[in-house]
Amino acid sequence: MAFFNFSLKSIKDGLNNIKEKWGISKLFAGKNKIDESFWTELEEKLILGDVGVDYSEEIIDYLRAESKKIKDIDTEKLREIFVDKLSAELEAVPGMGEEFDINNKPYVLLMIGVNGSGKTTSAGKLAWQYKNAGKNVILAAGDTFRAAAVEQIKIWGERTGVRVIAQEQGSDAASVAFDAWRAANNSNADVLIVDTAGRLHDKHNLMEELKKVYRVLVREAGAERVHSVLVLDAVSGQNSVAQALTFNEAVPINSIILTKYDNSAKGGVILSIAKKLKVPVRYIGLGEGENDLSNFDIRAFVKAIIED
Ligand SMILES: Nc1nc2c(ncn2[C@@H]2O[C@H](COP(=O)(O)OP(=O)(O)OP(=O)(O)O)[C@@H](O)[C@H]2O)c(=O)[nH]1
Ligand SMILES: [Mg+2]
Repeated sequence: MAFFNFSLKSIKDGLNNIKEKWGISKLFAGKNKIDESFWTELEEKLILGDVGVDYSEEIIDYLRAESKKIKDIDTEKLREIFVDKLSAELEAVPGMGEEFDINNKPYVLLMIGVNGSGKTTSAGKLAWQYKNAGKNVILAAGDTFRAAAVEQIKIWGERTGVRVIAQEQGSDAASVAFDAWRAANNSNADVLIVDTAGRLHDKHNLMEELKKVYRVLVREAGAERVHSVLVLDAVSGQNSVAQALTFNEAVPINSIILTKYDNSAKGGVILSIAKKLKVPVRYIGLGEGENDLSNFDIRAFVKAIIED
């Protein structure tokens, strides 16, 4: 079921920037012969674009082998093979590019991630999108740690016309989650989006707090309704894979939102995530406004970054 059709930023517009910065599509421009320097450049671009060294080699080996099978191979023909290969790699991850399945209501989206990755902004964008799709949405101000965090989510609440359940800074985040769940359940909400404090893996207390928030939500809502969404900053590249593994030790990571894709030159991070984590990327963030969230349509995405 597509909720987000009418207002989302088009993936094509949104990805123009990264296409320029990453520059993969330029390599394929024209109908050129493929020589050794082409392969070297392509591999370099993949590695610089954060596909990862091993995975980049694997892709190059595959493309080389395929190109030998084709008579008069040129960059145009190879581009199609490349698009198919990348699409297939992404499609191999269940749920990749699909929207959250929020049918079991109130469905709980628990936003987690390191400081500044874009949790609160993504929570606001999702709230706005669901609201516009006619859904009854509630936001929970689960970041009780950072000064001004409660205020920030309240501003998103005002901006989107979505109710925010909050307590004051310093209160127990699990208690906010509990209140918010009760409010969502009592008002027959469709979706409850729970913001949380940004944390680093070495912040033991915050990790413990996150586990508690998760436990309370699962106890109240049932595990089938609680979906943890890891919000990763595309600019942090390979490091995001390490972050994901650490978070996964605290709570199971069900999905990923990849933010700041508009600012990144590391377009390949999404491939690393697919390959190493096998966790589906559902949306990508393409700016700071409420519309700047895109469904991660696999083919449209691959084409947008590789085609002219
Ligand atoms: N360009 C761009 N900026 C983004 C995107 N998502 C978030 N931001 C910006 O990144 C900054 C941090 O975003 P927040 O949503 O506050 O991040 P957070 O994870 O909630 O941060 P903490 O609560 O401090 O852990 C803000 O300035 C956002 O406007 C995006 O997709 N693109
Ligand atoms: Mg925040």
